[in-house]
Amino acid sequence: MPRRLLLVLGDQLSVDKGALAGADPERDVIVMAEVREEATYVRHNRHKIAFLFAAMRHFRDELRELGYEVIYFDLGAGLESIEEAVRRALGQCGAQEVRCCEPGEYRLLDAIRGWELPVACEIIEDDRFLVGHDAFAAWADGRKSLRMEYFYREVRRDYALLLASGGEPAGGRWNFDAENRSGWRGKATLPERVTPTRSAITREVLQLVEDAFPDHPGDLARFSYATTRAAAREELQFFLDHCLQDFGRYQDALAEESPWLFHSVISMYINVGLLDPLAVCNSVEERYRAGHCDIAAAEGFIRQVAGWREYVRGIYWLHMPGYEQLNALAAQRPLPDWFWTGDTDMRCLSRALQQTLELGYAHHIQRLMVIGNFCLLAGLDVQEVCDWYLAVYVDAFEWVELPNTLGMALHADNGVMASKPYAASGKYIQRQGNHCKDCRYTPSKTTGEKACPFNSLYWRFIHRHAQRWEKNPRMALALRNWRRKSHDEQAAILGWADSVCD
Ligand code: FAD
Ligand code: DLZ
Ligand code: SF4
Repeated sequence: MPRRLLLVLGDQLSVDKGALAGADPERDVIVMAEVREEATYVRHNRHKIAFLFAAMRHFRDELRELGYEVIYFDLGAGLESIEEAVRRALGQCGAQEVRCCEPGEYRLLDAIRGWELPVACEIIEDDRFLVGHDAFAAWADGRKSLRMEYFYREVRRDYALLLASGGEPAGGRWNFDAENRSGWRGKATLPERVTPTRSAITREVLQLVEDAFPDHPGDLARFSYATTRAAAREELQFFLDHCLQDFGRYQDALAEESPWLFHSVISMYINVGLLDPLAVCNSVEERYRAGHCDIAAAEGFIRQVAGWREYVRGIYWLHMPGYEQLNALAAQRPLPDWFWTGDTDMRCLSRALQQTLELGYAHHIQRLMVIGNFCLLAGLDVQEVCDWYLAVYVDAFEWVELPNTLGMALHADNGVMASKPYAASGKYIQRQGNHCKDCRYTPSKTTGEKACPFNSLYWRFIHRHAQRWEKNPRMALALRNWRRKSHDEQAAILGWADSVCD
């Protein structure tokens, strides 16, 4: 049998999937590499780079224990690109073919397709998802609109997730979203999160990243991510034991006191292969069946992983390349510099930005309804915003970041992802949490020094795209409310909105 070189990328750390499916330690050699190009194509948060390098090094050791020969280039080897690493490894091991699993970003897939290696290079489909490319394309085929809810029901059926007898949904409904919208009033006890122990490998990587990427964001003194499979499982266990029961209720909440609330903080582990998405869903369902959490919590969580996560991935590959260029609302205002410091008087925004930059994490409502909402209403440049999101979050890879940002948050894809924009005034943010009480602005005011900037920006957004909303019944109420205002009031709001942005 000819020797094969198996390429494993930093977000492909699954022992028996991807390029490693059916691998044989007798025959195959594995190559992994820390390279500058992947670390700098956007200004990645240092947490993201450190998490990936440390997890890669632990995975290398896991593979060696399984008997594999692993050629591992650390950053000190000075390699620029993945291609250079593959060429160097081929020179060392003399393999007669290369196999890799498709990357999660079109950018890199395109590059790999263009490699001119001395041996053949096979690219196989990523099998770490519940729904493959063909299955998603078949589901999407002929549908006028691709709504997540219908897709999600099929995934539930196909994987027998939360089903009662006869294939009906457990609890009698497919969706318990309506139960999952409580705001945060500081009433529930927040779980005390424990920082995973840092291994010698992780400590070494933290120092390396600190030294090698001085101008990237991220406060590594606060690094608290798991970097091994076992530690990632412990993080999941923590969520099941201490957060799941309250997850649904506070899923959409915003809190001054905590960056995490009752969220699982496991997206990074699922995305790089340290946790398996189906196993995660099954463990949540087990908790529900054992009576440890209610249906709204279990369904709310499984909808995110088996529904949204698979759905956005399907949308990405269905529409790439080309999706990344969309800018349906012609948003072109440059990203403000303070997106890299969090220095703004808008309390909700500064809290979300600061924790994002310092920790590489913000939960969904901060990403969508605080930061994303601001970008949408202010008309910030779509590509700049997407690059920012790709850089700052530990869990960000383009297959998941782009549809969520460009499609869901910025409504730049002509409504492929969402039938109406996720646009909201300060009242929504006030309802969902307790940031407003510590803010210099007031959510009940729309113009004047104390006015919450989200309010005038919201109305300007409705006004600017009024023609578009006329064709969208879901925006009819907002449009009617805007048109009910007097000419003078409209002019004052629009004038104030312009001053807010300048
Ligand atoms: P929880 O709230 O505990 O949710 C559980 C799990 O569900 C997550 O771990 C994740 O695997 C999955 N999930 C939930 N919502 C989504 C979603 N909309 N899309 C995909 N998976 C989802 N998620 C990423 O993994 N990477 C990104 O780069 C990313 N960028 C985003 C950008 C924007 C503008 C928005 C609105 C959302 C983005 N998300 C992204 C989705 C979501 O915000 C994160 O998955 C979630 O905040 C991760 O935190 P958690 O693990 O505590 O999630
Ligand atoms: C994000 C990232 C970073 C920062 N560094 C590396 C690296 O040095 N080596 C590597 O194999 N992968 C890295 N990654 C992850 C890749 O960027 C990722 O595989 C692609 O973006 C596709 O999802
Ligand atoms: Fe955010 Fe406006 Fe509330 Fe301030 S008043 S925290 S800017 S919503």
